[in-house]
Amino acid sequence: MSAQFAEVTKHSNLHPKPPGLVLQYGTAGFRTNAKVLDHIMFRMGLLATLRSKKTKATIGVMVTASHNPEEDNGVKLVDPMGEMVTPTWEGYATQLANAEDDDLLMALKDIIAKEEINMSQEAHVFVGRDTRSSSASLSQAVLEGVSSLGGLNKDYGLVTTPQLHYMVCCQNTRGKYGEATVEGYYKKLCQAFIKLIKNASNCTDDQKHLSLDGANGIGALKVREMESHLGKELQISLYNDGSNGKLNYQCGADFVKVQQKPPTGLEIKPGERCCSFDGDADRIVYYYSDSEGKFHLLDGDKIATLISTFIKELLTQAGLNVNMAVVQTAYANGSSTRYLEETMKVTVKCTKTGVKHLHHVAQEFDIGVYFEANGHGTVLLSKSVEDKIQQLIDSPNSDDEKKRAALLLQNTINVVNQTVGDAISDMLLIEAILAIKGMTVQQWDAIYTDLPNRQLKVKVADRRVIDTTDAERRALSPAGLQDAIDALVKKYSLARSFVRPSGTEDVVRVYAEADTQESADALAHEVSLAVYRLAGGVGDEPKPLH
Ligand code: 16G
Ligand code: MG
Repeated sequence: MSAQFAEVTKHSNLHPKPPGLVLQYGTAGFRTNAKVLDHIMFRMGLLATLRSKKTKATIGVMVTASHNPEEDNGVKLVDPMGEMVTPTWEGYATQLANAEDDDLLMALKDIIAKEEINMSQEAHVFVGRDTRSSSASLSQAVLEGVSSLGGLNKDYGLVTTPQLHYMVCCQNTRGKYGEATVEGYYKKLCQAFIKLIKNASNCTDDQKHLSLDGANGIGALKVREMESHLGKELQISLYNDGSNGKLNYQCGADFVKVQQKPPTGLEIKPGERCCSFDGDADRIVYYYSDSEGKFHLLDGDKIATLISTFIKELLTQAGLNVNMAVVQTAYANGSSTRYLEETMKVTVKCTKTGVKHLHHVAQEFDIGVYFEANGHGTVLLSKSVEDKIQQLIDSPNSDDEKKRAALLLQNTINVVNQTVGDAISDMLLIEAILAIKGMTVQQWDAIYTDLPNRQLKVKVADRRVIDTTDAERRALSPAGLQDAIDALVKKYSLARSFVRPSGTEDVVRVYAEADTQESADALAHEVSLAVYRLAGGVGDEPKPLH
């Protein structure tokens, strides 16, 4: 044991912590400028090794900063079933990250004692990284952390975040979920996609065409790798493939969603279906421009609606009565919630922002479709639903319609990456649904009309002064802020607004929606002013948008 710790100290000296630097394991792990992350990476290698010993399973470590600018980086841990690491261990991550060099061993031993970790247990860690220039050396630091504690590594190199989650789940289910290789991932998803698409009659080449903005990131590389598995069933024109543009710069899912405009670098032809991935390919949004050149965005809410409608119809056809819900956050457009509840009659749940919260709630249902408006989401299906579907397929008593629906459901399950939201998997599912339903992007968009909305951010001295409740839809503090928001919302029709401290950036986020864009913009601005005045705004006062 002491020999092991001697190794840790020796290697830790090569990854010194800048004294005094304090970082938090946030909504999606550590994320900041890549220059100050080397020690964090080494230490997350140590922590993943401990987590692996504790769970007696393979743990994942992904080096990425998703949609952040190229100069940032980040890291997050993946638990055995491919889910986000459990909250207690997020706390350990923060402790370990912030221990000064001389206190590192103590912090490590503290976790070992608290969790009663058997240090002679084997450890296995899967490591992946995105295409950032800093990712190669930072992932080396993770690998060093793992091996200095005697853990065994598998370095997957360049993979999307959801691919790494998938590998971890495959490994720990001993192949039941699939083969733990990138090739195995393409095969499973593409075979299911091709089976689904066979149910689309008369699909023209035009309908098979999709323009994709790869955000100049890992998603673009991986789509290129996958293309040969798709045959001619999906024809992708890939833009922002990383060959010359800058990662996430004026492109990618986050840019398109927040700016509500097309990415640069993608040629958008009227009526044509387009989509954008984010920098680590765990988000996707769709869009098109109409004949008048007006831009239309189909975000996570539209995607959740399309997918849940499709699944609900199949369940009805298959005669399966299961408990299904759509899980959203406060950012879900009010029109989508209303449509899902009132027209589709499905249960809608609202959770705090952040994938782990949605994932957790979705798991409580037989089928949980979860999506953040920003385009991160997936479908979770319980084992019992999978079994019922298999029984229908196997039963000699099922009629043709039931069998067809059951087969479609089964292939839907196989195209989905249930471990986490996955832009590649979501894209394949959406493309299959549109083809099967013979639906154009315009028809999909017309299912309901989004309420105009606006997101803004406000700089404050300390964003922790804002405390929220009711899935972040109401502010408990500072005093008077919620009353001010309530009074402002009353001035507009169909209006809603909320504020929350960001979990990834040092700002307060403001969301507003209303019947017109002018009203949504005005409301967002007025609420920003209230935040600035009541929550300790810094810098210039927020200015009106118009
Ligand atoms: C992270 C979250 C995402 C969330 C976003 C909110 C994961 C994997 N990602 O990107 O789900 O929507 O943070 O950011 O959990 P914010 O707190 O800065 O608004
Ligand atoms: Mg991402």
